Amino acid sequence: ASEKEAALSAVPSDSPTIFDKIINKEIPASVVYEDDKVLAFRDINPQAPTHILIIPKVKDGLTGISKAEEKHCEILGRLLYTAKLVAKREGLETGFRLVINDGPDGCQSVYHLHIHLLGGRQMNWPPG
Ligand code: DGP
Repeated sequence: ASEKEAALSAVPSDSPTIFDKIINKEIPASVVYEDDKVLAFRDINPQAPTHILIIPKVKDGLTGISKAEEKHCEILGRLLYTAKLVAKREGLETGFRLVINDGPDGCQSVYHLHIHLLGGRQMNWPPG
């Protein structure tokens, strides 16, 4: 299925997702950064030469950015800062893009908050 089809058939919920299996090392992923709170790994369906997902290890209700509460401000900041660290590590010196898809209209398919880091090619605007 295309990413859009996957997103439109995804059921928004707070149940565990495939990302929990990646966090718990139950399924393999190409991890590029890990600390006690954040994990970053390569997207299985890359949309750019560099396409990395940055996620919180503990979901804490953050199925998506639309569910953010004030208590999440620290982890949200850490995710963004990690995106910058990983972009630097990937050598994306001429730029990159961060994306958060939310809900069906935003083409979200995995209900565990994640930031897409895309780089290594010229991006276009507006996005599709
Ligand atoms: P979104 O559409 O924003 O919810 O993005 C979810 C992304 O997750 C999508 O780009 C594909 C990626 N993805 C889904 N399943 C897996 C997986 O098992 N492993 C990896 N590495 N990425 C996955």
